[in-house]
Amino acid sequence: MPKVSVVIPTMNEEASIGRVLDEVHAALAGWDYEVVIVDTASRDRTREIAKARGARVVDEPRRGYGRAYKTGFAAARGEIVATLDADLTYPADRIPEFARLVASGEAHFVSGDRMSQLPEGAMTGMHRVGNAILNFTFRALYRYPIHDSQSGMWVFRRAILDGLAVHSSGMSFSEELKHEVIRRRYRFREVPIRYRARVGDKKIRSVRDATKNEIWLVRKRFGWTRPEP
Ligand SMILES: Nc1nc2c(ncn2[C@@H]2O[C@H](COP(=O)(O)OP(=O)(O)OP(=O)(O)O)[C@@H](O)[C@H]2O)c(=O)[nH]1
Ligand SMILES: [Mg+2]
Repeated sequence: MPKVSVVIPTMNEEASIGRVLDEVHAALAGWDYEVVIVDTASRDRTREIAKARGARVVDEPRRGYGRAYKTGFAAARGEIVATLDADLTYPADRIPEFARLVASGEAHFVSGDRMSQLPEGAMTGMHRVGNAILNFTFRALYRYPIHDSQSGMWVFRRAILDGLAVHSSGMSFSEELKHEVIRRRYRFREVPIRYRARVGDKKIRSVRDATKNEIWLVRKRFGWTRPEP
């Protein structure tokens, strides 16, 4: 199996990062893999905990979820990249299954779909509504029957990044990345996952970020975006 780089952005996630890394190590035992943590100025023990669990910690002082991934992807050495939040919401035990889909060539990009099997209580009512609106907009503007445009669990072949123009460095990075993959006609697969309630404080500002993501979908549709630093 090709090497897998697990890239995880963090900002003050000491309550969960240790358990996330334990799950990653358990899932990938026997694989050739590395864990890259992209940290933005954590003031808690996130970095120490990550280092103690064998992760490589890359500093990215500039704020932004997408910014962290751009930096993390550039630092990743694996042929396959896997991503997760540091908040224990995504099932790390599904990474091997997704990586096999990519390694076999069945998919170039696998995205975990939280919405098709969403457990009661895993997501607030407000986030459910926000996701529904964003998914509706994505489907309407891009004519693609996506289930979860905002999912942050991806496993993909790193080489496809070279051909993608993902301009956003903020929370819109997630929807834009998926749109770019689909637009360039790479094999995109959504696979249902069981999402869990977050551990620790959220970093998004729900209404503000959802509104920005909605606007970004429209701007992207008409080519009104520029690469963000
Ligand atoms: N390095 C870095 N990481 C970030 C930044 N913003 C968010 N993150 C991390 O990115 C991941 C996603 O952020 P979350 O706060 O979980 O956002 P979310 O999943 O949309 O919201 P929840 O549903 O509340 O979890 C987490 O691991 C955060 O620690 C940032 O500016 N820099
Ligand atoms: Mg999260």
